[in-house]
Amino acid sequence: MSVLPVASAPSAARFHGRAALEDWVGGIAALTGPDRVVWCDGSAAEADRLAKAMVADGALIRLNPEWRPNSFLARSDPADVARLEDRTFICSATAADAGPTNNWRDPAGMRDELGTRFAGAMRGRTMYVLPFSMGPVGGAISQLGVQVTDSPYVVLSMGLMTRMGDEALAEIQGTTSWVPAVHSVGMPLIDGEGRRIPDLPWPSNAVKVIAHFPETREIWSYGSGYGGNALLAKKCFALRIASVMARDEGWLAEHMLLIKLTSPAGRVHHVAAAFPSACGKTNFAMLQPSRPGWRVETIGDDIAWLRQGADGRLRAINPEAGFFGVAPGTGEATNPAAMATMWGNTIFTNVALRPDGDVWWEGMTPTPPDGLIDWRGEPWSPRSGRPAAHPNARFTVAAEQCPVLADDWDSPDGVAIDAIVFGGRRARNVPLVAEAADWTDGVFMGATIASEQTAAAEGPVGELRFDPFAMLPFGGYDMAEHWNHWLRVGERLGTKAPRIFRVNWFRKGNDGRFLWPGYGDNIRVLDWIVARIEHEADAVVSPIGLLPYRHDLDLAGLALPDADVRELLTVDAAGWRHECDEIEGLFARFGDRVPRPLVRRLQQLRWRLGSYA
Ligand code: GTP
Ligand code: SPV
Ligand code: MN
Repeated sequence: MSVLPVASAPSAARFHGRAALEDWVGGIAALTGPDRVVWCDGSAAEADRLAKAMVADGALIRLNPEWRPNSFLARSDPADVARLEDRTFICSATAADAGPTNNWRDPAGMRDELGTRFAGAMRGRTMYVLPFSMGPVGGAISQLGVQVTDSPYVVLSMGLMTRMGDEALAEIQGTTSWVPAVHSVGMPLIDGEGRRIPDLPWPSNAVKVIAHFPETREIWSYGSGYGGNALLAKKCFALRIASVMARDEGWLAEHMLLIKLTSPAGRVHHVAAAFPSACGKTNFAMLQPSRPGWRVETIGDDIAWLRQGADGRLRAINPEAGFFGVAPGTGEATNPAAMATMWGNTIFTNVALRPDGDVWWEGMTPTPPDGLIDWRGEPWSPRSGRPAAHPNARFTVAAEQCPVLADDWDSPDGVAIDAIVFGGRRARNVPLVAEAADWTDGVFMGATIASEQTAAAEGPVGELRFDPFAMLPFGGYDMAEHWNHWLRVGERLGTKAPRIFRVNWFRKGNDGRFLWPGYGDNIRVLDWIVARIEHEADAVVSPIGLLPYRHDLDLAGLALPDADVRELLTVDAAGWRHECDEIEGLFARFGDRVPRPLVRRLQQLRWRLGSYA
């Protein structure tokens, strides 16, 4: 069988069962030409062998085991440090299927390009085969995938981030379907004349292509070894491909954290929250409440798959098994649970190295230790005028090490969701918290998330852009269709639908400082959300949603100036009229595919703002 992605063949016929898998692996090996093919079993011994070999080759630095046992530092190529949105492609049958916010490529053209790029791409290297399960193996909401890669760094990372190895492989039999994902760093170790070329610590081709074929559910990634470009189970499968599966099958694949929240009265709620990249999902997922009696326990920090359960409620799983978290800004003061999680068995990428063999990054401690080596391997001091860690430096660690992991985090049927929260980085306009009047209003809130750009993707940091459902870089099909899909899911859930809220931890005063203390104090907002769910708090009706009465917000001990609290809860009518113009511009990009209820909702918003002081 041809191994190149097929644009139109029904996926049903191709990627089912074990024989098809062996065929496919053989085909990829024939195309890419590795020295050997290794099927990974996912064992600790296998990871240990690989890590030792990488340390010997200079591809990983072993950290001082006194401080950080079984942990490693990887330094990437400086040209390979984040997701590359303009090199990420959705190759659906038509450009309209991909929608105006995705880079569309004709599937046949992309197939040709990939055929050329991948031919011989693994010569001189080992090709690893990684069977993995997204979600608990055999779970009702779970899915299987197989990635092949020529990067041992990716093998180690996938071992931490997914349930990878023999258990997942054993599930692939009969007619079980699996998602194929092909990855190469695009740097063969044998040249055109058959001569061996020395390897680099972080091989990566200057040309990068991250391609998705939604119809056949295939992923092909070339040239990058970093994060979402290379750990194909994560954004490529669990969001871009899964969002298409979800559309076709009536569920949701979203860029959301998941938590279990216990109130001082012992009541338990589950919350799913969507924020754009590097906007605080990991912090929220491991939030250490500043108020007594509250408990937040982690289920997931990046991706949620949600599906209506037999009881009619929306149930969610974290399809991942590890965290790939932003290091800078993570410290004892902001996220002690994350710090505890990475006590050992952790891969750090692009952080700084201390002279005693431990790691450091901006925000880990208030002052940098002496004698640091920066993420590029150069001596660094505070006078260097550049950060010691790359702003998108990350830690990779198994979820099981999180001290506040919820007991139901890997429940095969998922957890029932009580509230959905949308957020973003907004210096202006968006209040601390608002509740949607109904599901449609909530979908409007999700569709119109805007956020200041972060270092998680290459691009202008700080610039405000729309990021609908925090899925702009991760949708496998037209965003407007995604909004329609959300409306349909809401109709099916009916009265059992979770309540929807919008939050903003990032509002700034005119002097540029954050108005809200954030982090552990965000529990005060969750407190109000629970009070709303439990019918224990009234709300102020405003044009942009239901706002808290000040007396319902627990602000004890914060010493927030009155003016700040007012600003955090105000609706600036002029600012929102401008926002309406921007939203109209967003909707215009999608033409008549924007759901009518959302268009009407925008009209209502304008009308209500018109008479709002
Ligand atoms: P991805 O992994 O890229 O999807 O992102 P994430 O949303 O998990 O990012 P993460 O939680 O690592 O975001 C970290 C950034 O958010 C850091 O810059 C933090 O300082 C900032 N942050 C998190 N919570 C808060 C908060 O409550 N207030 C403020 N001001 N900043 C916060
Ligand atoms: C994000 O950018 O949202 C991430 C990191 O979670 S990556 O996996 O690299 O996409
Ligand atoms: Mn993310």
